[in-house]
Amino acid sequence: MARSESTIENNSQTRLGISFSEHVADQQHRLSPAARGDLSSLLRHIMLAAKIISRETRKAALVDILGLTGKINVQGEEVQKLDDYADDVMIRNLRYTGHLCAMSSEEHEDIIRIPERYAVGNYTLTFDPLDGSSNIDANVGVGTIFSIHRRISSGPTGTHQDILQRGKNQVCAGYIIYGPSTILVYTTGHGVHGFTLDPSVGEFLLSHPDIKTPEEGNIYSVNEGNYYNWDETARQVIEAFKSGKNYRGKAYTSRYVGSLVSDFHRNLLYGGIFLYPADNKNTSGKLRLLPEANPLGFVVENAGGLASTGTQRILDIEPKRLHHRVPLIIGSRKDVEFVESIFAAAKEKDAS
Ligand code: P6P
Repeated sequence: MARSESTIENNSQTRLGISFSEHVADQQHRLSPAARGDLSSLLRHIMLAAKIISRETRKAALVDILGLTGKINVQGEEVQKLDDYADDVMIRNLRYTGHLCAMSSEEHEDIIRIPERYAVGNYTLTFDPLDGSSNIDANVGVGTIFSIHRRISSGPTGTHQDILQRGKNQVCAGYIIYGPSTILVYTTGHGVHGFTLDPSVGEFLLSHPDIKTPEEGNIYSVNEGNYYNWDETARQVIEAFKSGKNYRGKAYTSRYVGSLVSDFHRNLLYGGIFLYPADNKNTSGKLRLLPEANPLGFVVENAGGLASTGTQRILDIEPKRLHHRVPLIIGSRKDVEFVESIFAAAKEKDAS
């Protein structure tokens, strides 16, 4: 019996095993039929870079690519050899595509310009090449996080203005997690979709179609070692999840890997909340707005969750500089709303 077009179309978006390339092409055809395919091509180049980083991460212990480079990055953090490697792979695989006007990497102080020998395109790419890299030597899951905006300047090359855009203006965002499996999760604003790398064919195949994060979680993820560096409100928030004195009337389980992509991905699938509040060491928060909070905020909102500083929606924040840091509270919608209600009550009390 001939299947109706709609049946074929529906299957193409949710059919397990469809390749990432086919999924992206199908989304482009269905949602932007007039598009030239630049974004689809850009995503395929990111996918190739992810495969290369995955290969190196998997065998890191067998080759001299573990450990430290001896360098300190712009964040003041020790640079792992795999950090450098992943950063280089992203830049080399994306700069020649003709789709980008500029890039920004967590590992670089300034924006990364497109060399004159390559064409300049209509998008920007911001990325954290290997988040959680301090855990690499212990074989803990790490990840690449990426964020894509449309160019807004009109000169010969991209500018800071093109990079310093609000998260709500992203056209695409996602991450690759290098764990027991290598999984690529992305959204263009039309659902959140996960693909698992099948090393036997070298393809990312659809394994998590249309991810929706549970409205309520049972997990809270925070570095409790910072407890005595938090203000009273942050302590009150964590106490509420530990004690059960929260909107659900039950204590949450604590899960904290210390690798943002791993903690985020687990909470996205299971439900839960990740918190990195500001503290007296990181008075603006530790995590970065552009390569971390914005892309994960775009993903979580498209999966039905929320991303906040506690008092402001992450995606509304006007970036002030490339390495703008923010407090990050991200995950299940009702969990984040509960935390925001505590911050709002504290603000009201201070104002009275
Ligand atoms: P802490 C890793 O260095 C990272 O940037 C994130 O991946 C992770 O969530 C966070 O820092 C962990 O920070 O202070 O708990 O070690």
